[in-house]
Amino acid sequence: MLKYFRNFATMKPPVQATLLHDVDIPTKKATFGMGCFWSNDSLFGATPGVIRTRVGYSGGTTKNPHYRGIGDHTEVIEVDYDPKTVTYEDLLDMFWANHEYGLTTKLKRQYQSLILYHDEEQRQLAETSYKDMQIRCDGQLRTEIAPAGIFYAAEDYHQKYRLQGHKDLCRSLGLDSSKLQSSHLAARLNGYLVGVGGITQFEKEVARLGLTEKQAEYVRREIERNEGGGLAC
Ligand code: MHO
Repeated sequence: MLKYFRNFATMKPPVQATLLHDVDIPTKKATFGMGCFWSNDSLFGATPGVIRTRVGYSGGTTKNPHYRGIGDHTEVIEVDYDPKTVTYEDLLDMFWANHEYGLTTKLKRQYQSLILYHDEEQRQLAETSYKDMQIRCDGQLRTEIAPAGIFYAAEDYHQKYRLQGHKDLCRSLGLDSSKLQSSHLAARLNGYLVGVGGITQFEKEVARLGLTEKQAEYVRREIERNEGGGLAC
């Protein structure tokens, strides 16, 4: 008993690494409509080079859209990415490969396949990839390409939707509403928890993300449960 007590008394407090909520490097924006925005948020959030994500409504004309009154807008994902690590072409490849309801199906405006470009370079890359894809889809592609306009952030409960299902973890991360759209760590975990990115990638960056061993273990268990599974809404 005494032995334990002594050890305890001399034990150093565990080193608590800083949770990597803020990453302050130059980024570019990309905006895509690919169906329900929950799964796109997870998909891009766990992609290396993606720094922050947020979901919202854009591409339309009606003022102040919201989930129950989306007007003529589309559910979109907005990504802040580090162009030194991931290119716009990489993101376009992901865009084409991950539509929730397909590329050629007629859908309501809410789920329109949509690329909203932010500069001339993005416009050109989007149009080139569109032409290739249009050939592959026998001219049936329904994707639209337009300049990015006003982005209306979706309600808090839609941001990092998958992560928010893990209430205790969110609490332990100090994830309040101010961080839902800005936290790098939240973007990452929102993907990892549903199996995006996978265990090998997670292990490579777990120290960088600053998770405690307990938090990391929790995430590992969820990755193991979900890796390789679909991303259906
Ligand atoms: N399939 C989902 C879509 C939600 S998404 C935010 C649902 O049944 O509500 O549009």
